[in-house]
Amino acid sequence: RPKLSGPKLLCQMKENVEVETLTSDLQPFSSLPWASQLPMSQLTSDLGPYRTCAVVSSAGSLRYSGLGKEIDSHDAVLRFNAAPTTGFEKDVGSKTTIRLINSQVMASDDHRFLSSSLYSSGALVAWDPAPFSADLSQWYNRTDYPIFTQYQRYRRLHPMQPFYILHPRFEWQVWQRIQDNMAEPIQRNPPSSGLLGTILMMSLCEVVHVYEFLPSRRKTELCHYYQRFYDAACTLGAYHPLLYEKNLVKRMNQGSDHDIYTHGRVSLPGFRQLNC
Ligand code: NCC
Repeated sequence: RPKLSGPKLLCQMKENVEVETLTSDLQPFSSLPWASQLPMSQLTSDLGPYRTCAVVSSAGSLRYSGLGKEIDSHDAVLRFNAAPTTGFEKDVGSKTTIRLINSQVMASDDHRFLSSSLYSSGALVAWDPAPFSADLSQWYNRTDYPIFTQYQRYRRLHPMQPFYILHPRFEWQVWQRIQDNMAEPIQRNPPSSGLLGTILMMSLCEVVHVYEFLPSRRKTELCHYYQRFYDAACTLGAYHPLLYEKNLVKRMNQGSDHDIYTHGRVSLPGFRQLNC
């Protein structure tokens, strides 16, 4: 299989992946009593467009990076799961426009999803590792974690905060882009939040800077910048096809290798900027 160049990869991504979210008029949700808690319109029609965006990975290598000011200078900032800003402003900034969370975070007691103020700034976007090629009803009846019960509870407590759920088709479309561009078969688990969030921002922004997804010279076995926990699998992947995701992002990067080395910074064009 021929290895696609960066511009071709970017166009393939733009043409084959669509950021889709669940809306209240979508079956089987539309016939459920809580359907009206779902947004009426798509995330991509409600948010943005933004000029510049930052995607802040949760990697340990952000610690002591001093990137906070640079990150906050973007028009929109996306963060992941339980990654805090309080106490880490110097390294990761303090602005949160969108927080992408997996269903494990919503369900586990440690993260206090329903009560912690960590989740209350910006728009929330949740996703759940849906079975490959399952339809919405199959997924609804066996989600990985109880994403829908937690969603309903959160919406009741915070009815004014924008809160979207990604359509599982999106995660598998992204997965397919990875698989189609790798020589060997990759594990049939959805991409990490990191890549999903990056593609989401490429749909909303003119320019996307991703921080410490491709590790800089600060690369460390520290898993997260906010926790004293060491595991190289956080950076290299285990469940998620993370190393393959990083390979793809490296090939799409329009910035320099020096930017990666010093800032852990990747520059990607928004899909609207591409002439495919
Ligand atoms: O660790 P996590 O991700 O929350 O990190 C967000 C994204 O940042 C990138 N990352 C993170 C750490 C690191 N050293 N290098 C990185 O490149 C990854 O792209 C990652 O996606 C997830 O993808 O949702 C994940 O969530 C955690 C966990 O569920 C949450 O942090 C809540 O505790 C997963 N960990 C476990 O299941 C134990 C992780 O595998 C993926």
